[in-house]
Amino acid sequence: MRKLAALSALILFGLTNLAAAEEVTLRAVSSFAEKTTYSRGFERFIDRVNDAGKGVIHINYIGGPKAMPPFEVGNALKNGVIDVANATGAFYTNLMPEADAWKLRQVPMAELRRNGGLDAFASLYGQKLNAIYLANFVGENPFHLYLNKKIASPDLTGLKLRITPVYRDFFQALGGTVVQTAPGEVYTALERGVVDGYGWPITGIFDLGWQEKTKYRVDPGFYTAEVSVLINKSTWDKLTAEQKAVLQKAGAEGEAEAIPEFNKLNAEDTERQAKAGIEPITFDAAGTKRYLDQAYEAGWAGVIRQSPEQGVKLRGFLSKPQ
Ligand code: 173
Repeated sequence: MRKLAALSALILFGLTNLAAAEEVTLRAVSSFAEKTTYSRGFERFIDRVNDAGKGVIHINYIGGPKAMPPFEVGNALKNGVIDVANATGAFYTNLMPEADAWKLRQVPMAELRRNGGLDAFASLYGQKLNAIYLANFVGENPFHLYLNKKIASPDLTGLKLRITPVYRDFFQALGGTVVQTAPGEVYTALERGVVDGYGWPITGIFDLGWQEKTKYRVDPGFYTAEVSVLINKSTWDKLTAEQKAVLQKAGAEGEAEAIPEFNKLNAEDTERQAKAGIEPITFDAAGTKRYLDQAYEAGWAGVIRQSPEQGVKLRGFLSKPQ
């Protein structure tokens, strides 16, 4: 009897140890501040993985820009300093200029997964970032130009604007002077009058208090935001099929729920901006058309200048069917 107990204890110990040895822990960083608009989808993803993956896979969330500057996240992922990143293409164009093309997406993510567009991106992620593209946690979510000086037409001459690569070619094409900063520096830049405005999506300006320093928003919005989960490829290749499945399922769920989520957030934040006294600036019909045409023309020209062959290919996948 005692022998049997000892034996079963041994077996139990062995099994527990085996399970513990099999659980893999991945290190994750977000390029956006913790618990803000563009980190929330990622944080839900981590919770899902940690719930469904008990004993199999665990994500250790190191944090946001306090843990790592957003423009360094791409490098850290590529080099395996981190295993999982929540990042937007604009933050790692130094490694993969084509990632800037995400902003020009006019077809649903589901369509890109069908039409070969995602395969084209995936191959670039593998080559340039040593990464696997998992999922986009932003639905339709336009960018806007926010200003503290009024304009009457789409002419940004004399204005100094905070940008990332998302807005650079467009704002410059309209005559603006641009200065790149991480989101964490926008408030101070506005407060000190270093910039007259900034580019940002329709949602999220309340996260870091920018409504206090913002007078106008130019309508309509342009492009659509993208913030995606990426996994280091060397890490990915070492995972079991079961571990990969946990990540893929949580990724697919997040990508699907981002569509209704952002439709709702877009409407809520538009209303909240009005209540905060942010006044919309609109142009006449010809001005509006010029503004939007210029956005796409300058945007694609920029991508194609950086990567002629891949840029043209991506334009085919990402553009609205004619
Ligand atoms: O403005 C930015 O920092 C930027 O490029 C971005 C991209 C996606 C979501 C939010 C901001």
